[in-house]
Amino acid sequence: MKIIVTGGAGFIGGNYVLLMVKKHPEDTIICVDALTYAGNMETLEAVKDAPNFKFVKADIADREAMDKLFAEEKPDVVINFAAESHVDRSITNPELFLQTNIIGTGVLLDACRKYGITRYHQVSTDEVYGDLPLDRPDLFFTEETPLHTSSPYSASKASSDLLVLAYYRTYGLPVTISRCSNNYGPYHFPEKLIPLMIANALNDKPLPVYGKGDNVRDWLYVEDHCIAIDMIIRNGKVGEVYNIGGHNERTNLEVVKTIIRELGKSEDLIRFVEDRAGHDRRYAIDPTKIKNELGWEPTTTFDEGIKMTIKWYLDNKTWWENILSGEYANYYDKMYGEKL
Ligand code: NAD
Ligand code: TDX
Repeated sequence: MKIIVTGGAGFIGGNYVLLMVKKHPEDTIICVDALTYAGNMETLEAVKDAPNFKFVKADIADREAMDKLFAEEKPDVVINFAAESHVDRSITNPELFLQTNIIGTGVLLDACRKYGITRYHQVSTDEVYGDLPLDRPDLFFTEETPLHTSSPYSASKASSDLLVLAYYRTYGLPVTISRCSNNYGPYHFPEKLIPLMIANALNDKPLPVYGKGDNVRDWLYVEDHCIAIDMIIRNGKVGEVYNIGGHNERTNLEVVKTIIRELGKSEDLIRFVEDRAGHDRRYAIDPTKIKNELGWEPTTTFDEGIKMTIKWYLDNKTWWENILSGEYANYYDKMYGEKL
């Protein structure tokens, strides 16, 4: 199969490319990425010369560029990871999220219709379901949970999901959608909770915890997410949504304290700062459908995964130190400067 992977120079798309170029040498992966602040060619270093890999720098919202690409490559499968993905940035600058996440998805869907594909897969998120109360641990998101978004980011992701489902119903485009919980692992951009805490703790810098740190996230090791997507594009049923998650719920404060403990640092580094606007309280996925229909189960526990992740950040300092010393330093000052 010829597979277009958009957003393959980012965190999850990058992990997907690195895994699948090796796992499926019979397939060709064409990575399409605009290389925004979140895209990084260093992530793809290990596969850049592989015979079954190709990189194309392009914006998924650029209709002409996508038309040309699809006309030349005639892909069988498209997996859309490309997105603006950080909730805090969506609060400061919503427009970019509408452009990439909604318009970009629409442009890809039109190209798929025009040139014909066997599968379009949309990488979505559990955030489209909104949040769950902290005092109801019995509640989980299923595929039937109504969409009820909180941030411009999650609203843009829910909009793109609706477009994907509309192209299935109206045009019969063979689509699937996955909605995954919070990922963590190698190559995670240091603006997100886990890598930010690891990098700051290693540099003995304050650890900014929003509100009381009692918000709950359901963490999944990134490779487990990638394996689930691989199963869905091969065996998932067209027109269906699959939730992905491994029942690994932790409060943010628990996660931060685990990182501090693993690195042998002091909890005095923790700073409780002003809360995120509209902050979702709890995410928790019910993964029964993907387990029963496709036999997917996570293979990495949080305790193993967080150790592997911390080790990766210790072993790959240049990857994230290059980011910290670039444009990201301005973002960090603007975002946290007055709070800390
Ligand atoms: P990321 O921000 O690390 O990477 C996004 C990638 O998309 C980058 O390489 C960036 O350059 C590229 N990109 C951005 N705009 C583009 C455009 N207009 N055209 C082409 N490329 C563009 O994001 P991530 O954390 O790897 O998330 C990947 C996908 O998974 C997103 O769709 C996100 O909504 C979804 N998701 C993420 C998580 C998570 O915990 N990180 C959980 C569930 C779902
Ligand atoms: O400095 C911080 N302090 C803090 O307390 C940051 C950056 C985050 N937080 C909190 C906010 C959240 O409750 O930690 C939690 C996790 O925050 P993020 O890493 O920003 O992730 P989240 O907002 O949960 O969204 C993530 O999971 C779903 C991804 O970024 C999304 O792309 C994905 O869809």
